Amino acid sequence: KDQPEDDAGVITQTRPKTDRPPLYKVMILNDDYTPMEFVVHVLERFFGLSHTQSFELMLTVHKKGLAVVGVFSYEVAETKVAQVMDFARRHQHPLQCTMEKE
Ligand code: NFA
Repeated sequence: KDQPEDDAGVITQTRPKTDRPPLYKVMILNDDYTPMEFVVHVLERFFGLSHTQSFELMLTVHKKGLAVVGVFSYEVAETKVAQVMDFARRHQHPLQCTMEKE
């Protein structure tokens, strides 16, 4: 025969499990100028946290320098970061929000 009969160079054995998409940590960074109440409002508004959770998380950022405020898919994390950065800029606060692969 002229046609190749074996599977040379062809991957026939695939992995049984499907990889989950990677997750991204969204972090808020401390600074000396953004009002505490503004950060609390950001956490309530964009991350769906209660006022009490938001206040505690804001204090963690204030004391430690940064904190993870949520873990999301790449697309959702990117949207959260953009929303927070835009909201802070519009209110002329230097608040920084970043994302990092988990
Ligand atoms: N450190 C800010 C202040 O004392 C409050 C703050 C908390 C800013 C968390 C940014 C993030 N006004």
